[in-house]
Amino acid sequence: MAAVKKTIEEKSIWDDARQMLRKAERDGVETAWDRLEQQTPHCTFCESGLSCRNCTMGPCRISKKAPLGVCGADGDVIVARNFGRFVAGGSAGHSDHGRDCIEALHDVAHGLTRDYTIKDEAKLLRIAGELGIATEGRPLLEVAKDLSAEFYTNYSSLRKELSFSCRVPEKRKQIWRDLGITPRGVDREIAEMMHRTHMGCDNDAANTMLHSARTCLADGWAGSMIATEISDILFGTPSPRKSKVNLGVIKEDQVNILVHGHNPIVSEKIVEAVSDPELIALARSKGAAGINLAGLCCTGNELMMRRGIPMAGNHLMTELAIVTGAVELIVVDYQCIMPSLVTVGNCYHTKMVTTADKAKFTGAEHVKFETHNGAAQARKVVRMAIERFPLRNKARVEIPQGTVDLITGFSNESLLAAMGGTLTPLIEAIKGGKVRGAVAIVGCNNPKYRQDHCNVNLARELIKKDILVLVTGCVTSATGKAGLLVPEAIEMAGPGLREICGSLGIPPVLHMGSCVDNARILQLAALLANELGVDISDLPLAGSSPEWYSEKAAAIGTYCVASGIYTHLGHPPNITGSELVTNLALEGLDTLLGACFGIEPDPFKAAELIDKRIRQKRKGLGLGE
Ligand code: XCC
Ligand code: SF4
Repeated sequence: MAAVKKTIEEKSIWDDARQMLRKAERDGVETAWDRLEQQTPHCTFCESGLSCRNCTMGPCRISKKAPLGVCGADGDVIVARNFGRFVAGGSAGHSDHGRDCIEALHDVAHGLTRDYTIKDEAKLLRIAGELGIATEGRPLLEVAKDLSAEFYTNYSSLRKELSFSCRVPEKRKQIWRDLGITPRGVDREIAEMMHRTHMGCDNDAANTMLHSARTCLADGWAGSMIATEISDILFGTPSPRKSKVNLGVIKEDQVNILVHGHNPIVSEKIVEAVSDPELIALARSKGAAGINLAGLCCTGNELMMRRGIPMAGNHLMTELAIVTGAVELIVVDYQCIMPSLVTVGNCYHTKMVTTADKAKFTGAEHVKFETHNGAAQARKVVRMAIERFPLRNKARVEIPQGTVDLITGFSNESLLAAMGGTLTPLIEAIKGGKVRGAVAIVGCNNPKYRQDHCNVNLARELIKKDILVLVTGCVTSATGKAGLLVPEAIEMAGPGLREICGSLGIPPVLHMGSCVDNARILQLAALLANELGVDISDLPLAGSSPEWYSEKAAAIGTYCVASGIYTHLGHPPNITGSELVTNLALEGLDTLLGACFGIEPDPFKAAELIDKRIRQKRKGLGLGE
């Protein structure tokens, strides 16, 4: 995938992206694609995982000529250590987001904030009950206190297993026990990974890889799962609703605010502030017709799932959204926010506002959000956006026209409701072969690919094969723009899937949320396995991240595999320098965990690869084609 100079058509499959890439060229704005060109060719040592900077006897680079680092570490050890730290970074990202959610729940429970409340009381009680917290006759906030305390212990060293291990099928837990990878506490596994990869600790590549699995399991079954469940409790459990996607959601005559990042704790308050009549009046007094809010990346997913707020686009659309020249302000929390957004914003009148002390950007204005001041800070940010409106240079505004409709909001709760409260219709459809299996397509954009080519084509190919597709993260915008997230998309599906989705009135590609919401998919897989009395690895399921880029995506892939779900990636992580580690990822883990990774950049071939796996799994369950 060495990047040579690409044409605009080769950079993205989308008209809105291409139009803005042309405008960026005219406006002299540099984008990720330009910087990729400058960075290419990449360092082959780093690309294959064979460089180590873990101490100052080095840095060391492993080659035929110099096969050992100064300390004596070989290529296998170095690759495994680098991968371990890579996924520890991703797990830390999701899990620290989860921790911020616990803090919000804790503050609500203890009366420390009036800006946040419990929106889904039934879910609070249900989750508390699931975790063995007494609910009968107790005040709601007392239950919330206990639940937040319980969740906090998942980050500590006090536990032998995580709270939500109660959801994991017994067979899976036994596999974890046998391998010694039962996840304990989020912080513990991440810290232990940092410890193990210090010079002179874990010098057995396979052993380090197993701890990578354990670390990521703590992310999936605690950090991410806690983030999702608390977000539902505080902001409501998503249910199906309509929304729209692409840059056409930005409105020429309004104050445009974009929210970007991951945690709904900031963006939910912005949603409230933009409908404040006083602020709308202020916007009108500045000559705007109103205040328009649109989402980017995962915070966009969170708002779309719960409020139907339109989505401007995914990862590679974030710079291009600003290139419209019509964005007054972009407010961010953390993760996946390109630092270049400040620079792009400076080419127009776009102000960037940061909200988290752990994610400041030089050149952006910092408005610190805390649970006790979220509402006031949100109003402040919206007011700042309104003040920018008169500064907009109308001559430089160009917004790609047209939006695409989609349906969002498929939480497990709403999916179950659509099936009349039980999984039976789905299980029967799987048994009968009308739905041959399900695949979660998740993750990112990466400028090394033609944007969304793989994301979209893989989804298209799978539904043709009667495989239900679940999407989260940045694949949402991709499949949404391709018209796959509406019930009418069943026309593109195979006959079985068309029949089942048609009768349920759901699209063949279901939007299940943000990246932490992959925990919903884990839970669904566990529910199916428990219902059938099998392990997750026995099910005709797969995961895929065709255009992934981030440490978080690698962590997701790893916890999927460690949970028993075969996972396709468009390109490998930086592990190819070690045959041992690569073989483990592509084959060895299959023996150990009942699942492994598959690598295939071509979406059509990837669909075949996944299809083959699903066929095997169906056969294993004694199901016909
Ligand atoms: Fe980030 Fe979550 Fe990837 Fe999108 S999909 S680029 S990680 S925003 Ni998670
Ligand atoms: Fe080199 Fe070993 Fe130090 Fe890594 S830990 S930089 S391989 S001496």
